[in-house]
Amino acid sequence: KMSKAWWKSSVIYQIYPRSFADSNGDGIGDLNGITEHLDYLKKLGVDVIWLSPIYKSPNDDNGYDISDYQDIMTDFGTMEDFDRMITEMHKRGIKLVMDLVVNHSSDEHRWFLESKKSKDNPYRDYYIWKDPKDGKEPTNWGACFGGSAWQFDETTGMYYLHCFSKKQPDLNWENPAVRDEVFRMMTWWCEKGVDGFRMDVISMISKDPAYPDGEIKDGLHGDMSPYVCNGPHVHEYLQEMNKRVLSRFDLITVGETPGVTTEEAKKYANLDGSELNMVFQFEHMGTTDGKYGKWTTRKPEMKKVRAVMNKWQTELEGKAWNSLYWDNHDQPRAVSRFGDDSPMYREISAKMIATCLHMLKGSPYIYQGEEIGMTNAYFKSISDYRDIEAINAYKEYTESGLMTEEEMLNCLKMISRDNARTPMQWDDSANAGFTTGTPWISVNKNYTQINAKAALEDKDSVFYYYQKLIRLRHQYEVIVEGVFHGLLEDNDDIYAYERTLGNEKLVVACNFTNKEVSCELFEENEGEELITNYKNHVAGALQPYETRVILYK
Ligand code: TEU
Ligand code: CA
Repeated sequence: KMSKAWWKSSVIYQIYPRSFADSNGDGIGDLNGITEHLDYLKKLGVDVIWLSPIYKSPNDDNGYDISDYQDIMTDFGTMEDFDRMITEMHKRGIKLVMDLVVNHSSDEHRWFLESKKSKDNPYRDYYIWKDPKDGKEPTNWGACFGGSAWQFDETTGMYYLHCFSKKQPDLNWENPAVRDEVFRMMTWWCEKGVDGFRMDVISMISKDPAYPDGEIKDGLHGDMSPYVCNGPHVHEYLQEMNKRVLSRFDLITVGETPGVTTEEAKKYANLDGSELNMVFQFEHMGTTDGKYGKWTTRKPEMKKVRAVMNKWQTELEGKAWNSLYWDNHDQPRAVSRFGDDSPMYREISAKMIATCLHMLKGSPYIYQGEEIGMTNAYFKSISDYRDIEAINAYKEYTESGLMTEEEMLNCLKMISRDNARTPMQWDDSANAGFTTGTPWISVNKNYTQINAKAALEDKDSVFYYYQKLIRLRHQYEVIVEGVFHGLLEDNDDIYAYERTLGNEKLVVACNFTNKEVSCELFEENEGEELITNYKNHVAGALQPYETRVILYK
């Protein structure tokens, strides 16, 4: 049953199937495309693959709107393709994590089609229905993808809650029948050999029963997050999930928990295994300090990112487990956001930010393409965008006059989720080898220089650097278990820290700037240099974007 916590030393690779590899020329990635590229991931050395949702979906939010939890999305293939894919993954010793999206379903799910039929339908309370208040929406909450979080339904004259798009009605977790359905479905996937779950917005499944209005912080609607994140019963529901499903299988579990604090994380990701293994926090993404929510062109400041990361490292020590990430399918590309994607510094800074993340305590996540230093797409026109979040926000902010089209386009270039969703760049052939057809979203123009084939042929590529980082985590216990301690915590340029385990001490230094900075951190001629992105280190200094990891015993 529970072998030694294999998940603690695992490196997880996230695939966004729609954009990974198209095997049948329809311009859309699919499961057979993934199966055809498993040897590439085996070479990289990852232990686990997390797939963004692959279930039946109308794709209003690219699969995060599920219409059948136990069947495969038509665009992605068949259940036979799934069975072949998981068999091939397990043959290579790679585990599979599925994306569990149960805060909401699609409005095309049979449960919702029943629920909306009448007030006394047996499925009515699978969702959250409210009467109008003073003739309008029950609260002033804004949905994450624009407009009100409430949609009026003529048939029964009531509103239903949708924290995301209108086609993503929130499930009512207070209803034990909903919990039974979810736990039964999860068990079904575990019995098919799935090795874990990434749980979409799982901090949102218990709402504040008072449904109060929120503060207007984005210039348009009330902020619902205090009333839908970390709600009154969320830990109760997760402990029930753990008892009825998770504890019965040898799984890795990660909760995506918007609004999570370190205090809450100590419950969600506690070390006694009564809830989940770890959670994704969002503080280091700095997506809440824009004038209009996330819509800003500002890059996060290293000092702020370091303060957040170091807080999470120290406050969870001995109490809970961290996840570690710079990007995913909802975030811009790591090297564009936290590094420097100019031709001169793209590779060296990609290696530096990777070192900074992978030497921390917790489970590191690699998002598809991050391992070859893929960059933001910087689309010039709104017609290039496909993401419902981008399209709706562009419309809402320009039509309300709060932002001009140019201002909104500049924000989208920096922070839109589509930056991470352009096709994986396999080689320098047409469409980067992603498809022989027309890709559902444009390929990044720089694919002729940035692609997996070129990376595999260059021993100094970002790919082989990630391969080395993964090997180090598998080889050195101090990287998995060492206690974190921040260094130089008021330095403007260098992010440095140490990890100690017994008599071993790992010292990590990362120059986040494009200038040479002095650094007296290392006893230069002692210790074992585990990894560096520079061949010729200058004692007492760090070159632009230089990083070094020295092990002292
Ligand atoms: O994301 C939840 C979430 O918090 C996002 O809305 C995130 O805050 C936002 O995208 C940042 O701009 C999850 C999935 O990862 C996302 O792809 C889905 O769109 C969303 O839930 C709804 O399922
Ligand atoms: Ca396809």
